[in-house]
Amino acid sequence: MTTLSTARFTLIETEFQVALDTFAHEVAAGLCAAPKTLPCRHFYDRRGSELFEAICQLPEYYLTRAESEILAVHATEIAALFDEPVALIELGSGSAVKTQLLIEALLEHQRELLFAPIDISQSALEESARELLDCYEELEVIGAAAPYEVGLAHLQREVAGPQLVLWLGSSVGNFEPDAAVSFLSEVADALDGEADRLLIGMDLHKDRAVLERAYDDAQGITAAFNLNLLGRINRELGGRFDLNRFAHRAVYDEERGRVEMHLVSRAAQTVPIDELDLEIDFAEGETIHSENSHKYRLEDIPNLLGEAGFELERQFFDSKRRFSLNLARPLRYSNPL
Ligand code: AVJ
Repeated sequence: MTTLSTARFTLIETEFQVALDTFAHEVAAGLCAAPKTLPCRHFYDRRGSELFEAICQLPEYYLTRAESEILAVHATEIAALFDEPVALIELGSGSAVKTQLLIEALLEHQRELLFAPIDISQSALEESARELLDCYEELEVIGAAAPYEVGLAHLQREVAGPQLVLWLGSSVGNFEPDAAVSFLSEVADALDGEADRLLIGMDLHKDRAVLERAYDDAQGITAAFNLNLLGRINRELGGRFDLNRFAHRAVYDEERGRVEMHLVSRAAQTVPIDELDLEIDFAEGETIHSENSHKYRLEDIPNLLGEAGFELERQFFDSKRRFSLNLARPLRYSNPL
């Protein structure tokens, strides 16, 4: 582990390095599987991250606006729930605008703040840290460029005292329910103080048309975001995907409570991926499943958190009740009998 440090910024580089061939391995495995899949975390190369920022501004993509509204209205109230100063640990970077609302409220309440973001992208971490440090003199940043689990373990050693773990954007929705429970259980295990809390954004089940439009916008930005996965394979792995021969599809599976995104082959075709030494056959209409975004019913939320070892303590909604922000405490000391 190395640390790069300037006055108020420390970057923890963990032993974790995105193995150069992780992407290659996962692409090969996913495209050789039946049905074909690609893991959604590979959306976020430079181009994909830009497209995601654009998605957050779309009129159809209500999630970001709803969550920002909740924080704008309730951040002060949330900060005031803590009697002692807390350190703010953030999973994934989300839009800095949303985090900033909470950072400001905490600084107001406790004067100083340690902000500890965990993000897989070192450049994203450094950029947002620099901007925040320019804005707030009483802020200290310790960042970890790592996957969530690895970063949490490292930060645990750096952060003393009460912690607030922030996981915005309904990113938990990318996990299958079982995987969400097991990851959140790890978070619960990492939170061992009485005052420690989790603040997690979770998108709510709603009308199919609203959900499907949020993931298939009129300007085609989400389509470009989805198709960029194939573009990335072309750029990084010598793929020969013709992006015009694939279509974007977003469907709400009501039973499973999730929006699925797929890339649909418009024709029967064979696509070489030179650096993987592979040729992938597609039937007309065959799809690559590229993302799940789970939507939660109100009663699901305490259940899911409960299975992970958390008790739902407070819930905040936007004015149209499209999105929820949930404050939960680890149930460490629950006493059977
Ligand atoms: C960043 C995972 C929360 O699932 O809504 C946006 C990603 N995909 N449009 C989501 C996404 C298509 C987003 N998350």
